[in-house]
Amino acid sequence: MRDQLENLRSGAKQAIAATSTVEQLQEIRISLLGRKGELTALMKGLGAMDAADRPVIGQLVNAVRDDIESLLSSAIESAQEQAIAARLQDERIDVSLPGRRSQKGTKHPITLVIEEVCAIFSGLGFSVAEGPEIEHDWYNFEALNFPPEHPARDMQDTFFVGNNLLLRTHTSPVQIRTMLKQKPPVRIIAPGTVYRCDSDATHSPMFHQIEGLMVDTKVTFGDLKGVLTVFTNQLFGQKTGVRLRPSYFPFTEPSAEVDIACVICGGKGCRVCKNSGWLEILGAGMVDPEVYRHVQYDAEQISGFAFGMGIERIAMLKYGISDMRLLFENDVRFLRQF
Ligand code: 2NM
Repeated sequence: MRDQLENLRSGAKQAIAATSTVEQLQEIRISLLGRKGELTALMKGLGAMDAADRPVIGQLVNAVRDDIESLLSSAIESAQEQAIAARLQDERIDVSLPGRRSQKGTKHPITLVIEEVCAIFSGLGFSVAEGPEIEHDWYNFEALNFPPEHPARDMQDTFFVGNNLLLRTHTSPVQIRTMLKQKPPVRIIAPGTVYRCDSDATHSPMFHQIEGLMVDTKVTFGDLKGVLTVFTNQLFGQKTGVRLRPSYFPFTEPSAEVDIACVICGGKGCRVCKNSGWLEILGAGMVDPEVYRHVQYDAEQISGFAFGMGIERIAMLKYGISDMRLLFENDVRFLRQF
C-alpha cells in the first residue's frame, strides 16, 4: 500500500510537470483525486488493512493527496498566468500606429444653397425665421389671401393630415407667424422643407423653398428690384442679367417673376433655357393689403415686398445638375462632389 501511494505520488509529480494547459491539469486532478480516481480507489483498500496500520497509512494518504493537490494548484495557477501572458502577447496593440481616419461627410447641395442664400440676405439685414412643417389651413392659405375655392387649395396639391391641418405647401406661413408676433420693420428670410402632392421627373412631393419678406414704411417696388438684383448678382455673378415679368400670386399685388440670363448659354439660347435665353428663379411682389389685414398691420402706414424661390432649381442651375432626382437619392458618389 505504501509503495502504491509513493508510486502514485511520483507518477503524479511527473504527469503534472509534463503538463502545461489548465484543461489537462483539471483532467489529471479528476483522474487522481476524483470520485473514481486512483487515490480514491486506493483508499477503499484501507478497510481491509490491519487496524494497527490504518492510522499510519491514512496519514500517508492524506499527505499524498495534499501534496498532489498543492502541486496541481500551483501548476494550474502558473498555466493560467502563462495563458494570460500569451494572450497579451497575441493581442498586443501598437499604439504608435497611425489611426484609421473616418471619412468626413460633405454638405448636401440643398444645404449649401440654403446657407449661401441666407448669408447673402444676412448681409442685406435680413434674419432667418423658421416655423412648423405641419400647418393650420389658416396660416398656409386663409391669411395669404387664397380664396376658399382657389385651385392651389385642392386636395391634389396639398397633403392634408387632419382637421384643418396640412403639410405646408410653401414657407409663407412663417412670414404670417412672424408678422403676428412682430411689428414692422420686418426683414426675414424663411428657408425650409415644403410639400405638394405632385410627383414626376421634375416634381418631388417634398422640396425646399426660401421665401423672404421686407416690411417697413415706404418700401417700394424699386426696393424689391434692388434687393433681388443684388441677390442674384451675388449668387450667380455680377454680370448676370436680370429681368422682371408681370405675374400673379394671391398674396402679392403687383406680382412679378424674376428671370436671370441663362447661366448655361449666357443668353444665346440652349436646351436648359428652352431657347429663351432666360431662367425663371424667383417669384415676388408687393404684399397684398389683404395679407396685412389678416395680421393686423395697417396697410395705410406700411408697405413691403415678398419673394420666394425653389432651392432644388437653384441648386441644379448653380451646380449644373441635370436631373432633380439626384438630389434625393443620397448616393454618396454624387454628394461627395460638392
Ligand atoms: C412667392 C412669391 C411672391 C410671399 C408672400 C408672402 C407673405 F406672407 F408676405 F405674404 N410670403 N411669401 C411670396 C410672394 C412668395 O413665392 C414664389
